[in-house]
Parts: sequence; structure tokens; C-alpha cells
Amino acid sequence: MDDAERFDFDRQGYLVIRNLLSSAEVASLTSAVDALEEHALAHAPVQPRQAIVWGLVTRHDAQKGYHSQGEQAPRSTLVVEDFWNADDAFDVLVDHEPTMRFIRRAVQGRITINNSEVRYRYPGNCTQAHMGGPIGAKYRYAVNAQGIDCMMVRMVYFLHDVRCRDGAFSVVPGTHKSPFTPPARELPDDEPGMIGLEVGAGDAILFTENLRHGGLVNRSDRTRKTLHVGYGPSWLMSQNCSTMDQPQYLLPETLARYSDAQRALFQPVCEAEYAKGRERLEAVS
Ligand SMILES: O=C(O)CCC(=O)C(=O)O
Repeated sequence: MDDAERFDFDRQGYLVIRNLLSSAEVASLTSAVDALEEHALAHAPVQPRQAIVWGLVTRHDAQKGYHSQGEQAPRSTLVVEDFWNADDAFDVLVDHEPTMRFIRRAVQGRITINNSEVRYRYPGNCTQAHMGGPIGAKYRYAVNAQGIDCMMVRMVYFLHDVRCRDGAFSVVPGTHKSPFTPPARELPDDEPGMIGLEVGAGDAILFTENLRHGGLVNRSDRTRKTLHVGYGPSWLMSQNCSTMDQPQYLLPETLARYSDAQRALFQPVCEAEYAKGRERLEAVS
């Protein structure tokens, strides 16, 4: 992230980053994402259920090491978390230098990955708008003497072109700084100030979790498939629905494949680091 990009990220709460992935990365990630969808749908009936946060019930696949929720149906979304364990094709996104150049200017202290999901958004589906305005300390956006100091940012990677009618990722620019609660609507498409961000294959969107965001209605007949990776200070721990506020769920064989730099992005927080982080969080609550 250069200074001009940092200015835009601070002003808007997001950045559209063109061609962050090479075409070879898009091709191999697309195959892995398609294979994972097929596996998750085929195995859903026999996977054990666990009730988790926000009333969502997730399924666990012990062999491939992922958690999933949702189904393939009109207006539905299938979300697969912890996809790192399922296929080594995803390793390229761990310590992905072009990505880390952006993350290091948005998050301070020791950075870890805290969220991983593939989203399969079937025709008719939307993602209700959430966040924006005064949402509390956990996901807050802030700036201090060292620069931008986000609690959580996400990078969304696009593997195919997405226009507004394909269910574009959408934002209300600037709401990461708003002192007022945004006026909610049933559909993200109807929220005041909401805009869809149109992208091409290989593009990515970085945003602060404090920003009001969602996904426009998918009015096409194509499933929208995206990869989402969250980052934050190490003490934030997992922000996946299936393992909320616990350590990240990485199988030993996944960690064994990684370089030291990749493993460091999943290194669990130690007690002292956690206590210091909570202190910082409480100081701004
Ligand atoms: O891509 C979408 O439809 C919304 C994604 C979202 O809400 C998120 O990544 O936090």
C-alpha cells in the first residue's frame, strides 16, 4: 500500500486492488474452490453438526479439516471456513507478499490470519449489510501516530469477473468513521449510499471490518465464488463462525507444509500478548 492508496483506504474504508493475483494463481485457486464446493455439498448429509455463534449451525469435515454452513439452493450461500486444510493449492495465499504489502500498512503489531472462508453465493442470494458506524471496539477502525490501526481487515479475492448484477461485494464508503448507526434495509441494494464494486478475475478488495458492507443480490444465473481472508493483531484469535475467539483450526499436516513465515501467521497468541491486547481493546471500549 503506497501513500496514495493509504489515503484512499483511510477516506473510504476500502480499496479495490487490480490484478493482485496472477492468472496462474486464479486458475489453480479456481480448480481448488470448485473441488471444495463439490466435496462440501456431497458430504454435508453425513458431517457432524455443531451449533455456533449468531444462530448458525456449522458442519465439520474431519478428514479435510474444514467447517461449512449453508446449502446449494436458490437464494442460499454455502460458506466453507478453514479451507487451508482442504487443499495445498490455497497455500499461495498464506504470506502472499503482494497481499502482505497492504496488510502491514493497515494492522499494527504482530499480525495473524484470523478468518478464512470461501463463499459460494447462488443465484438470488444477497449478503445483508452489516457493520458501519459505532460498532464497538472489537472491529474498530483507528489511526494513531504510527498510522492506520485496524482491529480486523479482510482481503476478498475474485476468481471471475463480478458486475453488480452478479452479486457484487458492496460498501457504504466512509461509514467506518461515522458516529451514527447506518439506516438498515432488508436488501443491501436498498441501503442509502450502498455501492457495488465491480471487479475482474484476479482483482481483490481490502476493507476494514468497521465499514458497512454486504453483497448485492445475485441477479445472474451464475454462482458468485470468492475467497475471504481476515487479518488482525495476534490476540484477536479466530473470527470464523465455527471457531469464534478460539485459536485458528489448522491441521498438523497443514502447518507441516508451511514455511516459518507462513506458520507465523497462524502462531497462537501467548498469555502476555493476549492480556496486552485485551487492555488495548478495553481502553477504547
Ligand atoms: O461478499 C459478500 O457478499 C459479503 C462478504 C462479507 O460480508 C464479508 O466478507 O465480511
